[in-house]
Amino acid sequence: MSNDRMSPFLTKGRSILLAYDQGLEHGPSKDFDDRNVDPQFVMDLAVGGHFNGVILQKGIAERFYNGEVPLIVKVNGKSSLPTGEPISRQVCSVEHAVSLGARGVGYTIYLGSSFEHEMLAEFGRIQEEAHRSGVAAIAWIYPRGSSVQNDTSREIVSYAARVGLELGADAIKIKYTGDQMSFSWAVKAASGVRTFMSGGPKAASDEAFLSQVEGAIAAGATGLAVGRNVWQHKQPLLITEKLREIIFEAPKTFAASMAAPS
Ligand code: FBP
Repeated sequence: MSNDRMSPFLTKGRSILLAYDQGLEHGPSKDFDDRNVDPQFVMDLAVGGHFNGVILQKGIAERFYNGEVPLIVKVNGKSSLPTGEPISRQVCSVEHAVSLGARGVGYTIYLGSSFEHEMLAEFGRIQEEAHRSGVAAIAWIYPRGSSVQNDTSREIVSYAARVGLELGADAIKIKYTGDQMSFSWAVKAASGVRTFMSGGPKAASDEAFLSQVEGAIAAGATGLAVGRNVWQHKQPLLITEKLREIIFEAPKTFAASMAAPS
């Protein structure tokens, strides 16, 4: 694809991104230990693990980003403290993200929240600003709120993927549905929008996590945007190497084209 705004984040059409915005999203005590609470530790992992990109909130980017790995700045965010329907509002302008060196901006939409209209409208403006600045607009699309019963069902994840396409995202980050065939329907619903599997909480075993990533890649995903399953791992570079093998060495698949609705 020519003029692909995601090209800074791709190796032969595939990608592994390192996410480190959980300090805002979850608070330090939930996810961090003495080692990974230090942003420098994660920046070193991004470089040492040859990640295609690192995802940061602006405050961490301002203090720690050194230009060695392509940058995605999350331009909205929320803490885990409020109860009720989720809403995440813009906290960084596209202009500022670009001034920090970002080649992409990230924005979370809680699809199904009673505040979804605010996030849809805000992402709509941000996508246009990002494209005017020549950077990618990447949508985290997480169905969430009292109207969402099961946030990883085939129907809801493919709906999230389709929303990304219709809003003009250059890439989407969605949750894994649990199996290759159902995820391939989400990839197909995205119709060419680069689709990233979201890592999620640290899996019970390496095997469990690796098999999810295998399923997503076999389903036609571009790659993985992962945080906790790497920087909470005892040997983060070892698990990264295993992830890289799956993402970059798996053959191209046509599974997505086979996944018609049942
Ligand atoms: P993980 O791989 O750690 O799940 O990171 C992916 C991510 O989307 C982060 O960018 C974000 O901080 C976090 O998950 C949000 O998690 P939650 O599902 O709790 O909203």
